[in-house]
Amino acid sequence: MNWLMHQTMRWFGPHDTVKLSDIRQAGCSGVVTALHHIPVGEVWTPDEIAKRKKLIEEAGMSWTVIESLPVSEDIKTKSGDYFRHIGNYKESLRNVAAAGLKVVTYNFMPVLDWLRTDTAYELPSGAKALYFNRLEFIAFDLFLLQRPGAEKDYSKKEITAAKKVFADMDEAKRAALYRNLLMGLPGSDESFTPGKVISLLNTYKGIDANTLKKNLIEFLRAVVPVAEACGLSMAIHPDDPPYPLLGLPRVMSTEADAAELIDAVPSKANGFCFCTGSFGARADNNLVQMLRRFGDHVHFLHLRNTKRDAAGNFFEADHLGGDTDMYAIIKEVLQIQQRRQLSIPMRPDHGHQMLDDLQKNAYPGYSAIGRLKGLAELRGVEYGIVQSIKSLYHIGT
Ligand code: CS2
Ligand code: MN
Repeated sequence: MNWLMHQTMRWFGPHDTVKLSDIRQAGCSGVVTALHHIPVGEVWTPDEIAKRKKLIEEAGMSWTVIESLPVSEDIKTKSGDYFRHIGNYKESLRNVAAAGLKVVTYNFMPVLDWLRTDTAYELPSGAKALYFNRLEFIAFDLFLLQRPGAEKDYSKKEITAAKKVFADMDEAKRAALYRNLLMGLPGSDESFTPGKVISLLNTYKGIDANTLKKNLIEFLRAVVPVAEACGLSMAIHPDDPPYPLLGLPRVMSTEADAAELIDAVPSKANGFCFCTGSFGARADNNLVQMLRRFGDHVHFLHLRNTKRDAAGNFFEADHLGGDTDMYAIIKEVLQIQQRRQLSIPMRPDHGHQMLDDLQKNAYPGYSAIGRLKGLAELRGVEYGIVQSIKSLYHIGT
Protein backbone atom coordinates (compact mmCIF):
# COMPACT_ATOMS: atom_id res chain seq x y z
CA MET A 1 0.00 0.00 0.00
CA ASN A 2 1.01 3.61 0.33
CA TRP A 3 -0.78 5.88 -1.98
CA LEU A 4 -0.37 9.19 -0.17
CA MET A 5 -2.06 12.46 -1.03
CA HIS A 6 -0.12 14.73 -3.39
CA GLN A 7 0.60 17.83 -1.30
CA THR A 8 0.13 21.18 -2.96
CA MET A 9 -0.59 24.80 -2.15
CA ARG A 10 -2.31 27.44 -4.16
CA TRP A 11 -0.22 30.21 -5.69
CA PHE A 12 -1.79 33.28 -7.23
CA GLY A 13 1.14 33.87 -9.58
CA PRO A 14 4.14 36.19 -9.69
CA HIS A 15 2.26 38.94 -7.81
CA ASP A 16 1.46 36.69 -4.86
CA THR A 17 3.19 37.88 -1.67
CA VAL A 18 3.67 34.21 -0.81
CA LYS A 19 6.65 32.97 -2.77
CA LEU A 20 7.15 29.66 -4.54
CA SER A 21 10.08 29.01 -2.20
CA ASP A 22 7.69 29.40 0.78
CA ILE A 23 5.44 26.76 -0.74
CA ARG A 24 8.35 24.43 -1.29
CA GLN A 25 9.54 24.89 2.30
CA ALA A 26 6.06 24.07 3.53
CA GLY A 27 6.67 20.60 2.11
CA CYS A 28 4.77 20.77 -1.16
CA SER A 29 5.82 19.03 -4.31
CA GLY A 30 3.01 20.58 -6.32
CA VAL A 31 1.63 24.04 -6.96
CA VAL A 32 -1.96 24.85 -7.86
CA THR A 33 -2.37 27.99 -9.88
CA ALA A 34 -4.19 29.79 -12.68
CA LEU A 35 -3.45 32.38 -15.33
CA HIS A 36 -5.44 35.07 -13.56
CA HIS A 37 -4.28 37.73 -16.00
CA ILE A 38 -6.12 36.13 -18.93
CA PRO A 39 -9.64 37.57 -19.12
CA VAL A 40 -12.41 35.09 -18.34
CA GLY A 41 -13.66 33.54 -21.58
CA GLU A 42 -10.41 33.97 -23.52
CA VAL A 43 -7.98 31.21 -24.51
CA TRP A 44 -5.04 30.13 -22.36
CA THR A 45 -2.31 30.01 -24.98
CA PRO A 46 0.50 27.43 -25.03
CA ASP A 47 2.99 30.25 -24.49
CA GLU A 48 1.37 31.61 -21.35
CA ILE A 49 0.92 28.11 -19.95
CA ALA A 50 4.57 27.26 -20.63
CA LYS A 51 5.79 30.45 -18.91
CA ARG A 52 3.89 29.66 -15.72
CA LYS A 53 4.93 26.02 -15.79
CA LYS A 54 8.59 27.01 -16.11
CA LEU A 55 8.43 29.24 -13.02
CA ILE A 56 7.02 26.39 -10.96
CA GLU A 57 9.47 23.83 -12.24
CA GLU A 58 12.41 26.15 -11.66
CA ALA A 59 11.27 26.33 -8.05
CA GLY A 60 11.54 22.54 -7.84
CA MET A 61 7.84 21.70 -7.97
CA SER A 62 5.28 20.59 -10.52
CA TRP A 63 2.04 22.08 -11.85
CA THR A 64 -0.65 19.51 -12.44
CA VAL A 65 -3.80 21.17 -11.09
CA ILE A 66 -5.41 24.34 -12.36
CA GLU A 67 -7.51 26.40 -10.01
CA SER A 68 -9.44 27.70 -11.77
CA LEU A 69 -10.10 27.71 -15.46
CA PRO A 70 -13.02 30.07 -14.90
CA VAL A 71 -16.36 29.60 -16.60
CA SER A 72 -17.66 32.87 -18.00
CA GLU A 73 -20.94 34.43 -16.96
CA ASP A 74 -22.04 34.07 -20.59
CA ILE A 75 -21.63 30.31 -20.30
CA LYS A 76 -23.40 30.19 -16.92
CA THR A 77 -26.30 32.24 -18.25
CA LYS A 78 -26.14 30.75 -21.76
CA SER A 79 -26.16 34.13 -23.42
CA GLY A 80 -23.97 36.61 -25.29
CA ASP A 81 -20.67 35.08 -26.30
CA TYR A 82 -21.72 31.57 -25.22
CA PHE A 83 -20.56 29.64 -28.29
CA ARG A 84 -17.27 31.49 -28.63
CA HIS A 85 -16.52 30.97 -24.93
CA ILE A 86 -17.31 27.26 -25.13
CA GLY A 87 -14.97 26.97 -28.12
CA ASN A 88 -12.28 28.86 -26.22
CA TYR A 89 -12.73 26.69 -23.14
CA LYS A 90 -12.18 23.56 -25.22
CA GLU A 91 -9.12 25.09 -26.80
CA SER A 92 -7.70 25.99 -23.39
CA LEU A 93 -8.32 22.41 -22.26
CA ARG A 94 -6.35 21.05 -25.20
CA ASN A 95 -3.55 23.51 -24.54
CA VAL A 96 -3.21 22.72 -20.84
CA ALA A 97 -3.36 18.98 -21.51
CA ALA A 98 -0.58 19.31 -24.07
CA ALA A 99 1.53 20.96 -21.36
CA GLY A 100 1.02 17.95 -19.09
CA LEU A 101 -1.64 19.30 -16.74
CA LYS A 102 -4.11 16.80 -15.34
CA VAL A 103 -6.89 18.45 -13.32
CA VAL A 104 -9.02 21.48 -14.12
CA THR A 105 -10.90 23.08 -11.25
CA TYR A 106 -13.84 25.37 -11.95
CA ASN A 107 -17.02 26.49 -10.27
CA PHE A 108 -20.51 27.33 -11.43
CA MET A 109 -21.44 29.97 -8.87
CA PRO A 110 -23.30 32.89 -10.41
CA VAL A 111 -21.64 36.32 -10.17
CA LEU A 112 -19.84 35.81 -6.86
CA ASP A 113 -17.39 33.11 -5.85
CA TRP A 114 -17.09 32.78 -2.05
CA LEU A 115 -18.89 35.11 0.39
CA ARG A 116 -17.74 36.13 3.87
CA THR A 117 -18.76 38.99 6.13
CA ASP A 118 -15.37 39.19 7.83
CA THR A 119 -11.97 38.28 6.40
CA ALA A 120 -10.12 39.03 9.64
CA TYR A 121 -12.26 37.55 12.41
CA GLU A 122 -10.15 37.48 15.54
CA LEU A 123 -9.94 34.12 17.29
CA PRO A 124 -9.24 33.93 21.05
CA SER A 125 -5.56 33.22 20.20
CA GLY A 126 -5.22 36.48 18.24
CA ALA A 127 -4.99 34.65 14.90
CA LYS A 128 -7.50 35.73 12.25
CA ALA A 129 -9.96 33.64 10.28
CA LEU A 130 -12.63 34.05 7.61
CA TYR A 131 -16.12 34.34 9.05
CA PHE A 132 -19.69 34.36 7.80
CA ASN A 133 -22.13 36.07 10.12
CA ARG A 134 -25.70 35.65 8.98
CA LEU A 135 -27.17 38.79 10.58
CA GLU A 136 -24.38 40.96 9.24
CA PHE A 137 -24.94 39.42 5.84
CA ILE A 138 -28.66 40.23 6.05
CA ALA A 139 -27.80 43.77 7.14
CA PHE A 140 -25.55 44.11 4.08
CA ASP A 141 -28.26 42.81 1.77
CA LEU A 142 -31.08 44.97 3.19
CA PHE A 143 -29.34 48.21 4.17
CA LEU A 144 -26.08 48.52 2.22
CA LEU A 145 -26.94 46.85 -1.05
CA GLN A 146 -30.66 47.57 -0.66
CA ARG A 147 -31.47 44.73 -3.03
CA PRO A 148 -35.06 45.05 -4.24
CA GLY A 149 -37.21 42.27 -2.77
CA ALA A 150 -34.51 41.10 -0.34
CA GLU A 151 -36.93 41.13 2.65
CA LYS A 152 -38.73 38.13 1.14
CA ASP A 153 -35.68 35.96 1.79
CA TYR A 154 -35.61 36.47 5.57
CA SER A 155 -37.94 35.97 8.54
CA LYS A 156 -39.38 38.96 10.43
CA LYS A 157 -37.28 37.99 13.42
CA GLU A 158 -34.09 37.97 11.37
CA ILE A 159 -34.90 41.35 9.83
CA THR A 160 -35.48 42.94 13.23
CA ALA A 161 -32.24 41.46 14.56
CA ALA A 162 -30.31 42.57 11.44
CA LYS A 163 -31.65 46.13 11.87
CA LYS A 164 -30.21 46.24 15.34
CA VAL A 165 -26.88 44.81 14.19
CA PHE A 166 -26.70 47.45 11.47
CA ALA A 167 -27.63 50.31 13.83
CA ASP A 168 -24.81 49.26 16.16
CA MET A 169 -22.18 49.38 13.39
CA ASP A 170 -20.09 52.50 12.84
CA GLU A 171 -19.23 53.77 9.36
CA ALA A 172 -15.87 52.00 9.24
CA LYS A 173 -17.48 48.67 10.15
CA ARG A 174 -20.13 49.15 7.48
CA ALA A 175 -17.53 49.95 4.85
CA ALA A 176 -15.49 46.86 5.82
CA LEU A 177 -18.58 44.66 5.66
CA TYR A 178 -19.39 45.94 2.19
CA ARG A 179 -15.82 45.44 1.00
CA ASN A 180 -15.53 41.93 2.44
CA LEU A 181 -18.74 40.73 0.87
CA LEU A 182 -17.75 41.90 -2.57
CA MET A 183 -14.31 40.31 -2.48
CA GLY A 184 -15.62 37.25 -4.28
CA LEU A 185 -16.43 39.41 -7.30
CA PRO A 186 -14.09 39.05 -10.23
CA GLY A 187 -11.90 42.13 -10.33
CA SER A 188 -12.86 42.88 -6.75
CA ASP A 189 -10.24 45.63 -6.64
CA GLU A 190 -12.59 47.82 -8.66
CA SER A 191 -15.15 49.77 -6.73
CA PHE A 192 -18.52 48.16 -7.12
CA THR A 193 -21.34 50.54 -6.31
CA PRO A 194 -24.57 48.97 -5.01
CA GLY A 195 -26.21 49.88 -8.34
CA LYS A 196 -23.55 48.03 -10.29
CA VAL A 197 -23.83 44.96 -8.05
CA ILE A 198 -27.61 44.92 -8.39
CA SER A 199 -27.37 45.09 -12.16
CA LEU A 200 -24.97 42.10 -12.07
CA LEU A 201 -27.44 40.21 -9.88
CA ASN A 202 -30.22 41.12 -12.31
CA THR A 203 -28.52 39.17 -15.09
CA TYR A 204 -29.90 36.11 -13.23
CA LYS A 205 -33.46 37.42 -13.12
CA GLY A 206 -34.90 34.72 -15.39
CA ILE A 207 -32.49 31.99 -14.25
CA ASP A 208 -33.62 29.73 -11.45
CA ALA A 209 -31.74 26.75 -10.06
CA ASN A 210 -33.23 24.42 -12.69
CA THR A 211 -32.08 26.56 -15.56
CA LEU A 212 -28.64 27.07 -14.06
CA LYS A 213 -28.29 23.32 -13.57
CA LYS A 214 -29.35 22.75 -17.17
CA ASN A 215 -26.69 25.22 -18.28
CA LEU A 216 -24.08 23.46 -16.15
CA ILE A 217 -24.97 20.12 -17.68
CA GLU A 218 -24.86 21.56 -21.16
CA PHE A 219 -21.45 23.03 -20.43
CA LEU A 220 -20.25 19.63 -19.24
CA ARG A 221 -21.69 17.81 -22.24
CA ALA A 222 -19.61 20.14 -24.39
CA VAL A 223 -16.31 20.03 -22.50
CA VAL A 224 -16.13 16.63 -20.76
CA PRO A 225 -15.59 14.66 -24.01
CA VAL A 226 -12.71 17.01 -24.85
CA ALA A 227 -11.23 16.62 -21.36
CA GLU A 228 -11.63 12.87 -21.55
CA ALA A 229 -9.96 12.66 -24.95
CA CYS A 230 -6.91 14.58 -23.77
CA GLY A 231 -6.54 12.90 -20.39
CA LEU A 232 -7.84 15.72 -18.19
CA SER A 233 -10.22 15.54 -15.25
CA MET A 234 -12.76 18.29 -14.63
CA ALA A 235 -13.25 19.15 -10.95
CA ILE A 236 -16.16 21.34 -9.92
CA HIS A 237 -15.74 23.29 -6.69
CA PRO A 238 -18.87 23.35 -4.51
CA ASP A 239 -20.79 26.51 -3.70
CA ASP A 240 -19.39 28.54 -0.85
CA PRO A 241 -21.43 28.93 1.28
CA PRO A 242 -23.50 25.99 0.02
CA TYR A 243 -26.93 27.64 -0.23
CA PRO A 244 -28.57 30.39 -2.30
CA LEU A 245 -27.72 33.96 -1.34
CA LEU A 246 -28.65 37.41 -2.71
CA GLY A 247 -31.40 35.81 -4.78
CA LEU A 248 -28.84 33.90 -6.85
CA PRO A 249 -29.35 30.20 -7.55
CA ARG A 250 -26.80 27.67 -6.31
CA VAL A 251 -26.54 24.21 -7.85
CA MET A 252 -23.55 22.43 -6.32
CA SER A 253 -24.24 22.44 -2.62
CA THR A 254 -25.44 18.97 -1.63
CA GLU A 255 -24.98 15.25 -2.17
CA ALA A 256 -28.08 15.26 -4.41
CA ASP A 257 -26.55 18.03 -6.58
CA ALA A 258 -23.35 16.03 -6.93
CA ALA A 259 -25.21 12.83 -7.84
CA GLU A 260 -27.26 14.61 -10.48
CA LEU A 261 -24.14 15.97 -12.12
CA ILE A 262 -22.51 12.55 -12.43
CA ASP A 263 -25.73 10.94 -13.67
CA ALA A 264 -26.18 13.60 -16.33
CA VAL A 265 -22.67 13.27 -17.77
CA PRO A 266 -21.36 9.88 -16.69
CA SER A 267 -17.62 10.00 -17.22
CA LYS A 268 -14.63 9.67 -14.91
CA ALA A 269 -13.47 12.98 -16.36
CA ASN A 270 -16.54 14.62 -14.81
CA GLY A 271 -15.73 15.03 -11.15
CA PHE A 272 -15.15 17.15 -8.09
CA CYS A 273 -12.82 19.37 -6.28
CA PHE A 274 -14.03 17.98 -2.97
CA CYS A 275 -13.91 21.00 -0.67
CA THR A 276 -14.61 19.86 2.88
CA GLY A 277 -14.87 23.50 3.97
CA SER A 278 -17.63 24.34 1.51
CA PHE A 279 -19.68 21.13 1.65
CA GLY A 280 -19.01 21.02 5.41
CA ALA A 281 -20.70 24.38 6.04
CA ARG A 282 -24.02 22.51 5.74
CA ALA A 283 -25.01 20.24 8.61
CA ASP A 284 -27.00 17.95 6.28
CA ASN A 285 -23.98 17.05 4.14
CA ASN A 286 -22.41 13.81 5.33
CA LEU A 287 -18.94 14.22 3.91
CA VAL A 288 -17.65 10.72 4.55
CA GLN A 289 -20.73 9.25 2.91
CA MET A 290 -20.24 11.60 -0.05
CA LEU A 291 -16.61 10.56 -0.43
CA ARG A 292 -17.66 6.93 -0.33
CA ARG A 293 -20.26 7.52 -3.02
CA PHE A 294 -18.28 9.79 -5.34
CA GLY A 295 -14.75 8.56 -4.60
CA ASP A 296 -14.06 7.64 -8.23
CA HIS A 297 -14.86 11.19 -9.27
CA VAL A 298 -12.78 13.04 -6.69
CA HIS A 299 -9.86 14.58 -8.56
CA PHE A 300 -8.74 17.25 -6.13
CA LEU A 301 -9.19 17.83 -2.40
CA HIS A 302 -9.57 21.08 -0.49
CA LEU A 303 -9.14 20.16 3.15
CA ARG A 304 -10.55 22.81 5.44
CA ASN A 305 -12.82 22.90 8.47
CA THR A 306 -15.66 25.16 9.54
CA LYS A 307 -17.41 25.61 12.86
CA ARG A 308 -21.12 26.28 12.48
CA ASP A 309 -23.68 27.50 14.99
CA ALA A 310 -27.45 27.22 15.11
CA ALA A 311 -27.95 30.79 13.89
CA GLY A 312 -26.32 30.06 10.51
CA ASN A 313 -22.94 31.62 11.27
CA PHE A 314 -19.70 29.81 10.64
CA PHE A 315 -16.01 30.54 10.90
CA GLU A 316 -13.03 28.72 9.47
CA ALA A 317 -11.66 26.64 12.31
CA ASP A 318 -8.31 24.88 12.66
CA HIS A 319 -7.93 22.21 10.01
CA LEU A 320 -8.35 19.52 12.65
CA GLY A 321 -10.96 21.46 14.64
CA GLY A 322 -14.47 22.41 13.56
CA ASP A 323 -17.42 20.23 12.65
CA THR A 324 -15.76 18.03 10.06
CA ASP A 325 -14.03 14.91 11.32
CA MET A 326 -10.78 15.29 9.38
CA TYR A 327 -9.49 11.95 10.60
CA ALA A 328 -12.50 10.18 9.08
CA ILE A 329 -12.13 12.16 5.84
CA ILE A 330 -8.44 11.33 5.41
CA LYS A 331 -9.04 7.68 6.24
CA GLU A 332 -11.66 7.55 3.52
CA VAL A 333 -9.37 9.33 1.05
CA LEU A 334 -6.61 6.81 1.75
CA GLN A 335 -8.98 3.98 0.90
CA ILE A 336 -10.06 5.68 -2.32
CA GLN A 337 -6.44 6.17 -3.33
CA GLN A 338 -5.64 2.56 -2.56
CA ARG A 339 -8.57 1.35 -4.63
CA ARG A 340 -7.77 3.67 -7.54
CA GLN A 341 -4.00 3.16 -7.17
CA LEU A 342 -3.18 6.84 -7.39
CA SER A 343 -2.41 9.93 -5.34
CA ILE A 344 -5.10 12.59 -5.24
CA PRO A 345 -3.79 16.15 -5.17
CA MET A 346 -4.79 18.00 -2.03
CA ARG A 347 -4.22 21.41 -0.60
CA PRO A 348 -4.91 22.96 2.77
CA ASP A 349 -7.75 25.26 1.74
CA HIS A 350 -7.27 28.57 3.55
CA GLY A 351 -5.43 29.01 6.80
CA HIS A 352 -5.48 31.42 9.70
CA GLN A 353 -3.54 34.64 9.47
CA MET A 354 -1.07 34.30 12.31
CA LEU A 355 2.41 35.09 13.67
CA ASP A 356 4.46 37.25 11.28
CA ASP A 357 1.75 37.06 8.65
CA LEU A 358 -0.47 39.33 10.79
CA GLN A 359 1.74 42.17 9.54
CA LYS A 360 1.71 41.07 5.91
CA ASN A 361 -0.70 41.40 3.06
CA ALA A 362 -1.97 38.25 1.40
CA TYR A 363 -5.19 37.10 -0.24
CA PRO A 364 -7.74 36.46 2.50
CA GLY A 365 -7.24 32.89 3.68
CA TYR A 366 -4.00 32.50 1.75
CA SER A 367 -1.22 33.74 4.01
CA ALA A 368 1.69 31.29 4.25
CA ILE A 369 2.07 30.34 7.91
CA GLY A 370 -1.52 29.35 8.62
CA ARG A 371 -1.62 27.15 5.56
CA LEU A 372 1.74 25.64 6.46
CA LYS A 373 0.34 24.77 9.89
CA GLY A 374 -2.78 23.28 8.31
CA LEU A 375 -0.77 21.23 5.86
CA ALA A 376 1.55 19.94 8.57
CA GLU A 377 -1.40 18.83 10.68
CA LEU A 378 -3.14 17.11 7.78
CA ARG A 379 0.07 15.39 6.77
CA GLY A 380 0.51 14.21 10.34
CA VAL A 381 -2.95 12.68 10.40
CA GLU A 382 -2.30 10.89 7.13
CA TYR A 383 1.06 9.62 8.33
CA GLY A 384 -0.46 8.39 11.59
CA ILE A 385 -3.22 6.49 9.84
CA VAL A 386 -0.86 4.82 7.40
CA GLN A 387 1.59 3.84 10.13
CA SER A 388 -1.07 2.40 12.38
CA ILE A 389 -2.57 0.34 9.56
CA LYS A 390 0.85 -1.01 8.75
CA SER A 391 1.58 -1.95 12.31
CA LEU A 392 -1.88 -3.46 12.85
CA TYR A 393 -1.42 -5.72 9.85
CA HIS A 394 2.32 -6.20 10.36
CA ILE A 395 2.99 -4.75 6.91
CA GLY A 396 6.61 -3.89 6.37
CA THR A 397 7.53 -4.52 9.99
C1 CS2 B 1 -11.42 28.67 -3.20
C2 CS2 B 1 -12.38 29.06 -4.30
O1 CS2 B 1 -10.50 30.39 -1.95
C3 CS2 B 1 -11.45 29.66 -2.09
O2 CS2 B 1 -12.44 29.66 -1.36
O3 CS2 B 1 -11.68 27.43 -2.69
O4 CS2 B 1 -12.25 30.39 -4.61
C4 CS2 B 1 -12.12 28.21 -5.51
O5 CS2 B 1 -10.84 28.50 -5.99
C5 CS2 B 1 -13.03 28.41 -6.66
O6 CS2 B 1 -14.35 28.43 -6.28
C6 CS2 B 1 -12.81 27.30 -7.67
O7 CS2 B 1 -13.32 27.66 -8.88
MN1 MN C 1 -12.35 25.27 -1.40
